[in-house]
Amino acid sequence: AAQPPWWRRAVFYQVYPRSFADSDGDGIGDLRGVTSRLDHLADLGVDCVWLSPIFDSPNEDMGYDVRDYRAIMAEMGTLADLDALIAGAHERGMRIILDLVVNHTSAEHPWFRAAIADPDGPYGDYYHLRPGAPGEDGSGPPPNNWASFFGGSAWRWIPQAQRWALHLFAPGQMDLNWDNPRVRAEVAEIVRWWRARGVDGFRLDVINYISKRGGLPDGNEAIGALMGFPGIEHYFFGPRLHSYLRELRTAGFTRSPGEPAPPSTVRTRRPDGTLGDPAPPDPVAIMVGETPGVGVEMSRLLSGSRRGELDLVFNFDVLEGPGKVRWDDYRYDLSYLKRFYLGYLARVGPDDALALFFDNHDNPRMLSKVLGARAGDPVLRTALAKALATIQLTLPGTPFLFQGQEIAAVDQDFTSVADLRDVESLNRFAELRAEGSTEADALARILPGARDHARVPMRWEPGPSTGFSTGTPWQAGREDSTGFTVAEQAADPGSVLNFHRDLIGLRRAEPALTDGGFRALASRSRTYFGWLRTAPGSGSDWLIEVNLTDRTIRRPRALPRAQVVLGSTGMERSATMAPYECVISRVSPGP
Ligand code: TEU
Repeated sequence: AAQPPWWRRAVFYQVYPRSFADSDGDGIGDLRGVTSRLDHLADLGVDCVWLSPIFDSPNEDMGYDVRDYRAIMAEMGTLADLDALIAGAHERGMRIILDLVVNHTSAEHPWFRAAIADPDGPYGDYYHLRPGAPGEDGSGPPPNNWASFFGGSAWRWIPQAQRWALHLFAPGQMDLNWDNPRVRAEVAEIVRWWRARGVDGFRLDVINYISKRGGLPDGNEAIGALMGFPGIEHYFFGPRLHSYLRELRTAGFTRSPGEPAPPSTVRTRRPDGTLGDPAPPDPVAIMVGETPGVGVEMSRLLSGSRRGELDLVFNFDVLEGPGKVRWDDYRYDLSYLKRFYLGYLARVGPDDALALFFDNHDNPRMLSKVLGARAGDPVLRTALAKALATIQLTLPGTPFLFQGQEIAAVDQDFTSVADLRDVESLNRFAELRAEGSTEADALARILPGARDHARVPMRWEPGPSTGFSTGTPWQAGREDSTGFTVAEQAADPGSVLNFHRDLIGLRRAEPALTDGGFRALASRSRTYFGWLRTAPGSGSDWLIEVNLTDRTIRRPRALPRAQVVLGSTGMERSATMAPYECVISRVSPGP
């Protein structure tokens, strides 16, 4: 049978380079810093590293506003540094994918500067520019009622051009007009350029937003009120999204026959973790779509293996409890997570692929969502971190770990808006203050959802600089409890880090945990989450069990006999499970 694509069995790890490791002491993480930590990632068992943005950018949105798609952001280093990072990763059996932000460019990108210098010229149609109304400065009301995700209208009046310009995000993030075939060709060329340097694929930023409804009509007010962003129904799954993705996959991501081989390709990793010879270049570089707002059926249309569009998508529905949004201060109920995944797995088929993730650079830490202030309790924090890893690494799907999850990173105790750096947080704070909130009240209302929690520096070792930088970090990260740095966790056999490493190693060695079938046990239990992963051929079946609660629970009866191989609290299975206990067991053969 044809081999499944490499990423079906892969463990991905998202690096937020600005906060991962700083090699030159300017307090900002950089590419040489990532290269210096590749052994940490290889030892963990990572198969592919996703780098959040590293291209030249004014950093209005931390690199998600690109000024030059073929240059490295000065704070991050040089093209040679990236070449070295790619070679270093490939040598250790890891692929590298970059973050491609092409729904919009920075307002400082040469395309946008050319567009507003001559809105009727060749670049005017690269963006969504609209005339204003006759009158004093020509602006008048904006062309429609669409709102920006970062506050205010999604339109910015450009006096120099006498035009409105669309920006779904910050006023410096100008939406590209994907209906323009020249824009689509430019993006395909950028992808080919990076693939020629050895990049193994891309995570595509808000890629489901690229096709806007013709005429850019007003959003329905009721939907706008429900979704919080008027106009979203006209672009979150637009009319030509599928054709643009198919075109991009063919024109950008698929190797053409005469294409020269990249400078290095990734070494293979055997089931026992040892390294083999370099693999041939992938026929198609992986396309991971960030697709906020799409549900199960849309995810299947975007990423089904026969669709010829994306390979994987991030579905955000699992990140918040039912009826909740990121800004709500609530405790996440893990029984919802079980219901979500069982529902999802019941509706997807063999052609579908599920990206499994809990944390990323846009969300508070799941540990803190569940535990709240009790995330400071090292016992609960350790147990829950292992339980979440067990779910993420043994359910059917492709896991994406976010930096820090392997050492049970939790939210920060920010005490002032001066601690925050994210444009979304700062704009939201300013809006609340303008509406009359006190500083304390405004801060209290944005902290539950602030993206800053996830962007504090990685903690490599104890001490004020946490081994991230010899300088002053661009974003202060504070944490009271000791024992949760890489150095301390590496030295502790029972640590979250070693649990991740052991589980990823087991996952690599045991085909049932990646290619195997799935069968839920005790599906109706709200406290016990148990399932079987059945071997795809010969070999063992596996029983995975998680206590979803912070209290002792009774195990259901009539479970298969199984021998514990990896457990968060020990190697015995008894009639009860400890708070957040997780156990991975090999099912005993025979009746
Ligand atoms: O995030 C987009 C995103 O998921 C959210 O902004 C979402 O669109 C909104 O909250 C409504 O659900 C991506 C990047 O991950 C983020 O860091 C960038 O700020 C953003 O796009 C703009 O590039």
